[in-house]
Amino acid sequence: MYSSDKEFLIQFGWDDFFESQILDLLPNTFPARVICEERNLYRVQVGLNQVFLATISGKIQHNAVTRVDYPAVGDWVIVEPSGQSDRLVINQVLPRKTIVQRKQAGLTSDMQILSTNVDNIFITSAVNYDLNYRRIERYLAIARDSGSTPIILLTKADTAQDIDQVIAGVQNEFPGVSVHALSKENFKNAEFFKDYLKKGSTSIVIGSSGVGKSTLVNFLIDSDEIKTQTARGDDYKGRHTTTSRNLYVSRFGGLIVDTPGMRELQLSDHSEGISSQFSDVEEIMARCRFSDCLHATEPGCAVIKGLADGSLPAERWQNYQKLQAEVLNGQQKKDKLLAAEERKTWKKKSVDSREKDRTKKRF
Ligand SMILES: Nc1nc2c(ncn2[C@@H]2O[C@H](COP(=O)(O)OP(=O)(O)OP(=O)(O)O)[C@@H](O)[C@H]2O)c(=O)[nH]1
Ligand SMILES: [Mg+2]
Ligand SMILES: [Zn+2]
Repeated sequence: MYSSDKEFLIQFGWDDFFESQILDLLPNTFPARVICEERNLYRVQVGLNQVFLATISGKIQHNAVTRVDYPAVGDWVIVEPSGQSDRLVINQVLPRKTIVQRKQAGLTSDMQILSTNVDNIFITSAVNYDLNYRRIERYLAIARDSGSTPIILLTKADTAQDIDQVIAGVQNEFPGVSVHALSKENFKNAEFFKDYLKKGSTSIVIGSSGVGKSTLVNFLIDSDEIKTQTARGDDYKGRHTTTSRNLYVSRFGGLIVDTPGMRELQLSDHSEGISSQFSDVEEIMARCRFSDCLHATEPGCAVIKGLADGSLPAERWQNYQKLQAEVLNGQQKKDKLLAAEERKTWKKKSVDSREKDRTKKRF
């Protein structure tokens, strides 16, 4: 019934590495590749045009200790029909060739898997305000840890005054890493993709929200099925446009994973602060007439003026606010945790001192 047809296996990157893991494949079980992951529910591809929803077996659930033990997008898994519904059950996650992962947001030290069995990582950065060498460095660290090849993609090349100069600057900063620039009007000219997106290979696109990852992936899969941000970004409500990781077949044959934009704080440690990255915005804010200006309706507000005359681009201001909100949010979480810790410590201390009092009295 379910085909594990050769064509599918080749297209989706099945090879000797995985083949050698399944010498004892039970009847009625077959390999599948995880193409999307939503809370405990997976979408798995089992044939060229066969996609099923799948849940994990009780055994995986039971044995899982950390996030890494659960299936992730890019994984090859062994599935079987569940009997009750048309959902499949994932019995086993095959060993991974590579794992692209990063620290979770917040205080947990658990790692979040972005994708597995990935050959190439496209680190995307728009050439406008998003361009930040230190952030690219952090993405490169993720790539280095994963064992996949990083490629720097400079998006929105049309917004740069002198794109060649931008490329040269990035190339100079990161020698040894391939750097390419592109813009959505000229995606067709970006011939280098065919060298990376070879049949049977898997690539992932990572980067901040709004740099044009999904716009690019839509081109790469010759479709417009992925929702992208509206031009003015005015539907921004603290949410990123792409919210889940998805694996697609590209027009060049290779597979490509689109991801939600990464939040700054998931990349950097919190102490770093945002001032260093937004000194221009903070300089403008410093010129507001009132020091407690909310930059809403206040007279003499330099932000409102800057937004009106374009000296403060709206996108830049939005990014600043986004990050500010994240920092606040992170800080509040941290404070709560610290307060809880503190209560525990005090409880313990008071128990200890009562204990001491008792001991004292005894002597
Ligand atoms: N000027 C210009 N705008 C672009 C280019 N590529 C994408 N955009 C625009 O940038 C905006 C964001 O694009 P998306 O593709 O949704 O960005 P994303 O990186 O997928 O964002 P998230 O899903 O939130 O992570 C959209 O309005 C695109 O039209 C480009 O080459 N030049
Ligand atoms: Mg997107
Ligand atoms: Zn103001």
